[in-house]
Amino acid sequence: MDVEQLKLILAGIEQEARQAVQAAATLEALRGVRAKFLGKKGSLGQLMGTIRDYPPEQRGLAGQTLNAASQAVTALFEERQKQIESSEVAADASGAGAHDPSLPGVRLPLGNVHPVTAVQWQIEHVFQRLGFTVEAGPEMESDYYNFEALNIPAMHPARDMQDTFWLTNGLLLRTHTSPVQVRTMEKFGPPIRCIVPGRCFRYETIDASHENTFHQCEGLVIDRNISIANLIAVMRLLLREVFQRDVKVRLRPGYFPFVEPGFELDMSCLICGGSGCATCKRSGWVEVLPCGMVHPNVLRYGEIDPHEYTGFAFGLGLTRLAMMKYGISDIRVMNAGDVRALVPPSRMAGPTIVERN
Ligand code: FA5
Repeated sequence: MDVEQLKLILAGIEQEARQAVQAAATLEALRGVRAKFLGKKGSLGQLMGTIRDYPPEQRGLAGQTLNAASQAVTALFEERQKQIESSEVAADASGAGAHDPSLPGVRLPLGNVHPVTAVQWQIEHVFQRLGFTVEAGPEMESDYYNFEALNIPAMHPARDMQDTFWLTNGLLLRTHTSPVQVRTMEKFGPPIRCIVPGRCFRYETIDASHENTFHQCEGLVIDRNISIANLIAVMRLLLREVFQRDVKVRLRPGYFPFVEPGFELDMSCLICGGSGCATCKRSGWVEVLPCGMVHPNVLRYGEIDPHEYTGFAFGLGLTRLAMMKYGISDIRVMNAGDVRALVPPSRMAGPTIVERN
């Protein structure tokens, strides 16, 4: 073959290479095409091997012609490589690109949290900072812990204050978190500083502020020289931390057989701003925080000497508190399973965003 024939062949190869290069969509495909044309066994590579067969006077020209064709084809590859690389970078940046397993993993955002859980975590955080432990007790409870050890013997009229689901096995669904008071006294003895968040059940007629399944958070402090001043200080701190501002509250006498004296701490309804609505039963106030000084009889049930120790307890209405915090006017939303009621992490207060197993 003379140099003129070589030129014709090279023009054909270049044309073929141009089409193949354009058709290559990925760097890997482009590498394959490159080997087909420029590799040792590729079409241009093989022609390079024929230079020595040309007569000496044509060899130089043949070499220059082949080199020029090889450079032109190489330029085609380089240009296409740049195009593919920049489109892959753009695709990566938009998240739609090919997966690169060598990149660090992407941290997925936390899922949304139930309003009661969000407030519960926040309260746990506040109390753990104050040195309280977080305790738990059974939801299926005995008459003894739910009533008797709380100074509510059989036939006591105070049993009617909490309509009870009795079970056929003689146990009951706990009507409040207070049974964990005596359980904790038995378990640890004094001094005690604990909270008990948990689910409670009452055989109630359901309305905007009453559910048959709801959450409370018990609090119990027992030590020497505990007074009502300690109780009020802790209640104040709790509400300020949950709402991140002072909220309007009122303290009034309240009767619970397991505390003496007992109080009802109500907060101004944040749904209507205190003017009256279905959530607060038109009163402008929501009962959230009954509390009081632990009755000496309850301390005795817990095998604690009431002459040496005193204590306070509270039974925070966790579900109602969550309603106030997140502006939920109807308690039925809480158990309805509607994902729109869940709290995105961005709406939770700072320290409550903790990952749980
Ligand atoms: C009790 O359950 C007492 N164990 C609280 C207590 C503990 C008092 C320690 C003194 C010392 P009460 O029945 O009021 O109290 O319920 C406490 C709170 O739970 C109420 O203020 C209310 O916020 C909430 N609660 C009660 N019943 C329901 C219900 N059916 N639905 C939603 N929340 C309720």
